[in-house]
Amino acid sequence: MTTATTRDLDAIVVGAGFAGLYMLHRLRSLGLTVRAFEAGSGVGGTWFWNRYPGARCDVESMEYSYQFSDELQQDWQWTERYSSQPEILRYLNHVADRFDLRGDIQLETRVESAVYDEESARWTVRTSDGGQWSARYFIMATGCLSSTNLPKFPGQDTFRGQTFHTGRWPHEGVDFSGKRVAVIGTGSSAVQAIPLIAEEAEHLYVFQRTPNFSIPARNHPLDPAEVARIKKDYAELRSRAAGMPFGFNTRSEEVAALDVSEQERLAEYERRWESGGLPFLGAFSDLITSREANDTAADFVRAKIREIVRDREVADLLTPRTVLGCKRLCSDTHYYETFNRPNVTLIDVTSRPIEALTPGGLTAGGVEYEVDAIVFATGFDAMTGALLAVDIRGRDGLALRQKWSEGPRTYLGLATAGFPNLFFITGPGSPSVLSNMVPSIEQHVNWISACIAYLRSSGKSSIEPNRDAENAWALHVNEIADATLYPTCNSWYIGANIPGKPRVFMPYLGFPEYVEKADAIAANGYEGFELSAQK
Ligand code: NA7
Repeated sequence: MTTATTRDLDAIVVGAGFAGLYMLHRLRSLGLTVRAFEAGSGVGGTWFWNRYPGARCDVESMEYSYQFSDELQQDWQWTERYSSQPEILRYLNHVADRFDLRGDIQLETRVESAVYDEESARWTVRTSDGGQWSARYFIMATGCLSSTNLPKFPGQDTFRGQTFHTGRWPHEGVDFSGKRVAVIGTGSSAVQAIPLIAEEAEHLYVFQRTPNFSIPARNHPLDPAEVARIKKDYAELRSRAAGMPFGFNTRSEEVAALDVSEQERLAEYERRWESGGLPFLGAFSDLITSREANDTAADFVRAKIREIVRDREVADLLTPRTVLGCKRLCSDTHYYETFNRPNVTLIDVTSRPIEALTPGGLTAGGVEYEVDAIVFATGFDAMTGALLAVDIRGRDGLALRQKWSEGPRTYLGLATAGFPNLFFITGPGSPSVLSNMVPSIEQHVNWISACIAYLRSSGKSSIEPNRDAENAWALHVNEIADATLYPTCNSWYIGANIPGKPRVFMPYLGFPEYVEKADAIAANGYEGFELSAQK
């Protein structure tokens, strides 16, 4: 038996996407020895894996980018209102080079376990290449949507064609021309991929379980004059965005939908439908708190679907009956229009459940659909999946999987009691997926960096939340969510897409309020955390 040599570091970061890259940069600037482990063969995280046709961000490029370096944000040229996956991946590779990060990133390596040692107040981390590392700080920068959800159907292995998951798309791309293709799922990824696959494939079958609301993205090349105007005072755009509920410019109105006339409401919805994208949800202040108000927006979009989709029955199937925005609002380019194509068939999985995969395709509602390829656009084990994929053991050997068996518990979404010096970037209980991810990531990374700098300068060896603070935070997150319509549907925000996953509303609603609280907690000497003296 050989014993692996343990190599010492100050910090280990898991992941090299937006979060991991910036965390690595900041910790190195503090003078720490750091190594980032990344499962992919390149940097980029979500933008490395999600290469399906049409993959694109639905927060505007000028806001979905780092702001920590003004030189970077001045130099980088985004070309479109909403960046495509290849452009974002180029940007992240540029960041890795520009800040000389690659030397401290180990690619194609998974972190398998991390065990806290009480005595030394350090983490022992094991990696898939047989490596063993010891570090004081262990930081999960694993992303909220990285652990894929691949439902199991009977006969899965018998299918002779190709299968793909949108979140694990082949790097060389896929040519669907002349092929019969099935897409399972109609979430954001499918909504982006379906129009492009339909253009290429001989025939496309879309298997829909729940119809989704989607607003046209109205993507377009960026106007250089507009870019120059923003860059002249980029800080102004950033600070305006930081004051918005989701941390990006949703142009949120203070006016309630129910306080204006129907005519005014419809005019505002029409304006937002025409300008496109997720800011549709910011049309009125009560859209996510009042069902009656929400119905007015939902009915507007339902009418648009009926207007666009020519076949009554298909339009009806595509029309969501749910609260608009309760499941993540989608943003598209010609999604509903695609169902007017003669080579596209919509199959309602609720009335015709998928029974099995067969050698030649799949059967649903007793009908066999012969296809050459199946695309699983079935989403992710969101927010906790990637965290729990690593066997993390805190004080007294307690497994994180055990601690979170009834649902995740954190303080600020940044840390969890019993696991000292373990930090999550955009963890459950933080704004994360209900905010613009990049500023949220930067805020967390800045907070964690400042915390680590404080621990080092004040001679403390460890920090962890106390249980009271953690319990109070869970109540607080829920209280805010319960005042909205978010918990009223089966979304992945509450873990409803994964069979057996505990139902807990995970994101914190309200980016500005969150930042204020996180800052105040730090300013009050890390209120709610226990800090231990140097070992
Ligand atoms: P989503 O939004 O979770 O969508 C997954 C879709 O797959 C959704 O329509 C699901 O229906 C459907 N699904 C999942 N499992 C099944 C089974 N077993 N049978 C049929 N249909 C199924 O994932 P996306 O990748 O589209 O988007 C995730 C986020 O990534 C997105 O919001 C952006 O932030 C980026 P359901 O609605 O659960 O009935």
